[in-house]
This record gives sequence, C-alpha cells and structure tokens, in this order.
Amino acid sequence: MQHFSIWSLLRNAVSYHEGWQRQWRSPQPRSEYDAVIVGGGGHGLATAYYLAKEHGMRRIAVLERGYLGGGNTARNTTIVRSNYLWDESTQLYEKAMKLWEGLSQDINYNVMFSQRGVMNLGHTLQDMRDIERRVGANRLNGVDAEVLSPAQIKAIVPFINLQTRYPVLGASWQPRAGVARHDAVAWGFARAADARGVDIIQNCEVTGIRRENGAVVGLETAQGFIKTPKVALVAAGHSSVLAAMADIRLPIESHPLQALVSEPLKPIFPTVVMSNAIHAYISQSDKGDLVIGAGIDQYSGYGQRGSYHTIEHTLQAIVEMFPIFSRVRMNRQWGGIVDVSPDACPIISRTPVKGLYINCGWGTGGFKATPGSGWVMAHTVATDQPHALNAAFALDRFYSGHLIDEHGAAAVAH
Ligand code: FAD
Ligand code: PYC
Repeated sequence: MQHFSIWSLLRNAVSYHEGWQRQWRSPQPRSEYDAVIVGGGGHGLATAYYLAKEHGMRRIAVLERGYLGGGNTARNTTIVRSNYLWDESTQLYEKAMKLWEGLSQDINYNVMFSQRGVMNLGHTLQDMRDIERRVGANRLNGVDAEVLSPAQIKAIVPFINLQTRYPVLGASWQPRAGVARHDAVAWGFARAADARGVDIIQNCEVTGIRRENGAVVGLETAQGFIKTPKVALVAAGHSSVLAAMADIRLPIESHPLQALVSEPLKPIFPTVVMSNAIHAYISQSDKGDLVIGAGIDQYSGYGQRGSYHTIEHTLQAIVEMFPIFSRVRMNRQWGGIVDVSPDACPIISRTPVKGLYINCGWGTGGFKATPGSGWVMAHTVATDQPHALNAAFALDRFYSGHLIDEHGAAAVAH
C-alpha cells in the first residue's frame, strides 16, 4: 500500500502529484468468500477492516449498490461524541471515541478528527436536571463531561443569544467530542481494508439472500450469485429491505434526515452547539461552511431529500440562537435515510438465520460510532458471538423488553 507521510508528499510534489496510485482496487467479485458485508458505508467498511486486521480473515468482500460512502456516511454532519446516558451505550460510544483518537495513525489516512468540544444546551429546569444526570453518569463511566453555566457558554461562543424563546440555562459539554471528515472515513477504511486483501465491489446491489436449512449460503447480486457462509447486513436506511430478503421483520422505521451547509465563512464557530428545545445544531467545517441540521422528517420514506418546512424550521432556530448568521446564504441541502429503532439505540446482532448478522438502528447518530461499530461487528461475525460491548444491543431485546432508551441523548429528535 502507498504510505502517506511528509516524505511521500514531498516526493510527489516534485513530480507534480502525478504519481499517486489508486487508493483501492476495483476487483471483479469472486465466486466465493468467507464473509460478505452488504453496504459500503463507514460501518460496513470498518467491519471489513477489523475482520481482516483483528481476526485475520482474508477472503472478505464488501458489496455496495452505489458508490462508497454514498449513503449516510457522506451525508451526515460529522458530530462525534460519547456522552450517552446508559452504561451500555456510553461504553460502546466511548470505545468508538478511543478508536477515533488513534484512527488517522492506525489507517494512515487523515480523517481530520477535530476534538473541538460539543455543547448540548438546556432551556428548561427539566433539561438541566437531565443534563446533570447525564453528566454524572458519563463521569461514572470515565467519560469527560461538564455542566456549563450561561457565562461559560458565552465564553466559548460569545455571539450566542441566550435569551431565546426558552432562555438558555446551561449546557452539557464534552471537551473530547468534535467532528471528523465523513467521506475521508469511508475512503480511509476502504483503503486500509483493501490493503489487507478485502475486495470492495461498488455498483453491486444485493437482491436476495439464499438460505438452506436455516443457514445463509450466499447472496444474489447485480453481478451474479456469490457463495458465502457469513453475511453482515450493514445497510442503514435500507436494513429492513435487506432483512426482509431473509424473511426477518426488523423494528426499524426509515426516515429522511436533512442537513444543509452555508457559503464558506472565515473561522468563526469554534465548537459544536446543539439545542433540542429550539431544535437545531451547528458547527463549522474546515472549509468554512456552517454545517446545520435538526430532527428527522416525520414521515417514512426512501427519498434522500426531505420536506421544505423542516429546513425552514431549522433555520428559524439557528437565526434565533445566532442572529449574527441571519444574512448568511445557504449553499446546499440534502437528506439521508436513517434507520430509527424504538429505543434510539443500534442493533448489532446475530439473527435467527445462521450466518446472518445485522448492524443497524443507528438512526440520527451512527457516524460517531463508525470505528467502534465496525470493531464489535467484526468480533460478532468472526466469532459468532457478541462482544461484551454489543451484547446488550441484540435483536431479541425487542422481545425481552430490555430496551436501552437513549432518546434523551440522541440530540436531535427521532
Ligand atoms: P450508510 O453510509 O448509509 O451505508 C449503508 C450502505 O448500504 C449505503 O452506501 C447503501 O448504498 C448500501 N446499501 C443499501 N442497500 C443495499 C443493497 N441492497 N446492496 C448493497 N448495498 C446496499 N451521526 C452522527 O453520529 N453524527 C452526526 O452529526 C450525524 N448527522 C447526520 C446528519 C444527516 C443529515 C444524516 C442523514 C445522518 C446523520 N448521522 C449522524 C447518522 C449517520 O450518518 C449514520 O448513522 C451512519 O452514517 C450510518 O452509517 P452506515 O455505514 O451504517 O450507513
Ligand atoms: O448524534 O450527535 C448526534 C447528531 C448530531 C446531529 C445528528 N446526529
């Protein structure tokens, strides 16, 4: 694999940067693999990478119906944090956070992870009680968390308006949280997985899951039948469609979630601010655009766009909290299809079909989990057992009733 370093940069600079190689191969699918991952988003690619790296598996393929990262991975607003409420989720997201902290070095690809802090505003006494409780729970789990006063919020973002229709009473603050560059995450994992022999096959839609005697034997795809005893479905908003191919009904709703970016500005916004009550969140990308979003569109659907009133409401909230941005022009708007589970927590699990595994239900918040999700999913697929970090996130919790309700920490409504 071509190694990125200051020396390779200098070497390529003198040859006008014409010597860089392709970052991953585009192989024809083989007729058989030891494991196949369906979905070439960050989670699927990370699963393939850790299967090869941590479990020594070699004959692995990732099948992607479009292009790498073309799903939610490169449509999200890149917020990374681990300040959830319950032990199970905090520990899972904190595992991801620790992987993020060494990820660029591990995969030798700059994912531009920037720990600039994330602030969740509290606008009511109940918000503040919830924030105190969550900050306390985070600290008990070894996660950095603080409660900020209005004066401390102003010290970080001096131009914020705290006298919104529900005045800001304080905030939770995770200093190690931040943002990363989403498409670099997909490309970096793809490159690192490819270097370990994983076949990444784009434009290869999975259309059927072939089973014999209750076990997976292979996949029908746009590029023909592929034999394999292990299939991991990592398809976010299309998870229910894929699971239905194996006669499994998931407790998942697929909804559009929108985001938008402004024209680029000089650096002005030093952190990430989220408000559940006024209902919008904002950060600034390294390119300079303000990155803005809010909650899901309430209807179910597969269109990657969303409706106008949602973005209108989002921008009203942004202008209310940050009147300084009232004349900034918006450049682009888009939607992704998020896979919403009843308890706002993921499903990372075996299924009733032998050899079929599922990773979905991340809803509006899976980007932050990408490396951790891939890491535990790889363990589950390789050993046919959940890791301690994902044991609580099994599909059967919707039968047993052991739900892990993270709606409060999900940060945007869903
Ligand atoms: P995806 O990247 O969607 O990958 C799934 C892949 O499966 C897709 O590429 C798709 O084409 C492929 N696929 C589907 N069907 C098939 C098939 N039949 N055959 C082959 N391939 C198939 N999370 C955060 O943590 N922080 C945020 O700030 C944040 N903001 C968000 C903002 C928006 C607007 C959106 C839409 C999401 C946001 N999220 C955020 C959520 C986050 O993006 C997702 O949870 C996460 O990216 C899911 O990753 P993934 O790899 O599972 O999914
Ligand atoms: O999970 O932190 C999050 C998030 C922010 C915006 C969308 N999801």
